[in-house]
Order: sequence, then structure tokens, then C-alpha cells
Amino acid sequence: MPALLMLAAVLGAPEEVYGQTGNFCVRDFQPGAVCTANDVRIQALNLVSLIESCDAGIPGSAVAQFEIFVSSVGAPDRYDIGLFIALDGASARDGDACLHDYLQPPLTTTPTYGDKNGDGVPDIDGGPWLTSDSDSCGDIAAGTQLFKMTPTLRVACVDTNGNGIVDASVCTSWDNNAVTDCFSLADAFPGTNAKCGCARLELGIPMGILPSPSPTPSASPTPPPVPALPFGMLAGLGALLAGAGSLLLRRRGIGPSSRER
Ligand SMILES: [Ca+2]
Ligand SMILES: [Ca+2]
Ligand SMILES: [Ca+2]
Repeated sequence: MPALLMLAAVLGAPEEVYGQTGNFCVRDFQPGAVCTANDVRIQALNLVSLIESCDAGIPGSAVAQFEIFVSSVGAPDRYDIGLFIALDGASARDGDACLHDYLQPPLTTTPTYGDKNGDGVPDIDGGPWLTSDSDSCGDIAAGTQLFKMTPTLRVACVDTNGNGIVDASVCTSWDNNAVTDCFSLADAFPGTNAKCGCARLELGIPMGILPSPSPTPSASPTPPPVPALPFGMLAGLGALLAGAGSLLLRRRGIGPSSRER
């Protein structure tokens, strides 16, 4: 089943895409993981393409592809980076449905750095990733960034902060030293309970509760205000009738008395 999920996740995606989806969240690898460090962070999940909105297809989920923006600014060199994105709206640390990815080969000791996001911090866009500990899992140099595409993912339309935009839990993991060998994706998880960090990020996907189209002013002008004096008019009418009645009574009063005279 994981193989099928992985195949589904990878189908139709660009060549640099990797990762497995399923019960591969942080604590599935390191049960005591705390993940309050932030040496390596997923700073953003940039929406690349929205294939199925929250409204379309399977209710309550969307299909999209993202670019993972990772930063190690402020941290020393970190090794064997693991990336986790929760797919069910729950926690990427504790949950049971995650994309688990790493910096896969080909790796190089001399990566090409650019500055894709123009912030003055060198970054690697799509690989080849850095290797600085001579194993098969990519590393990240101190004070750098990287951009990595996800496979096409189905994510739950969950909005925990109520701003109308889908958000998701993400985690990163790393090793602090170059000693531990990492041979594959299966080895890219927190080296200890402390070597991971998590956050919740907006995915840029509207929750999809579409408002009914508002009418244009010319097509449907706002109705004229209801007269503010219906009661006053009634009162006036009442006063008029009362006046007429009293006049009638007076005349009646005058009438008989004149007849009596
Ligand atoms: Ca940059
Ligand atoms: Ca490595
Ligand atoms: Ca949100």
C-alpha cells in the first residue's frame, strides 16, 4: 500500500520530485520526538499549481503541488535533512498521513547557489543538493536556503486559524553531526528527539466556501428606502379622522339642539 501511495504521489510530477506519502510522520520514525528546535525550517509552502480546489472533486480536500522553501539561516551545517508535510489537516509530528521527503541524489560537494527569492541569502533551486558527510542523503550548509518541489498532493481542506485559507502542519529533521550514515529516505528522520522542528503554514488554497455572486448595481439597484413615517402617517390619519369625528359629533350635537330649539 505505501508503494501504491508513493507511486500515486510521484505520478505526473517533475523529475526532481521524490518522497513517500502515508503513515510517515515524524513520530512514526522517532516516537519521542519533541520538535521544538528550529535549526532547519520549512519557511513556506509556495502553491505552484492547484489541480483540484476544495469545492471540486472529493469534498473537503484539494489537490495541489507546492514548492517547499527551506532555510537554515542562523544555524550551523545540518545533515540528512528530512521534510514532513501533514496531508490530513492534523500534525506532521504526531499524525498518520504525511508526505515524507529528503534531499535525494544526485548530490554534490559544490552545489550551485543562486538567490531565487532575492533576499540576499544563497539558495539551491531544485538540486543537485549539497553533500558534506559522504552519504546518500542531502545536507544543508549554514546560512543557506533551498527550494524543492513536492509531488502532486491531496491535502485536507482544514483552516485552523479561520482566515479562509487551507493550512497544514510541517516538520523538518536533521542530524547535528556528520558521523551518522543516511542511505535513503527511510533514514531521513530526527537523529534525536530534539533534532526536529514543526510549524503550521498557510497553503494559499482558499477553503472554497464561494459567496453567491453579488448583483451589479445597475442590474439590481438597491430597493428605495421604506418611508420612515408609516406610523406618523397613520397617526396623522388617525388625528384627521378623530378631528372629522369630533366635528361630526359637534354637528350632531348642534343638530338636535337646533332642532330642540
Ligand atoms: Ca535566497
Ligand atoms: Ca548527508
Ligand atoms: Ca488558515
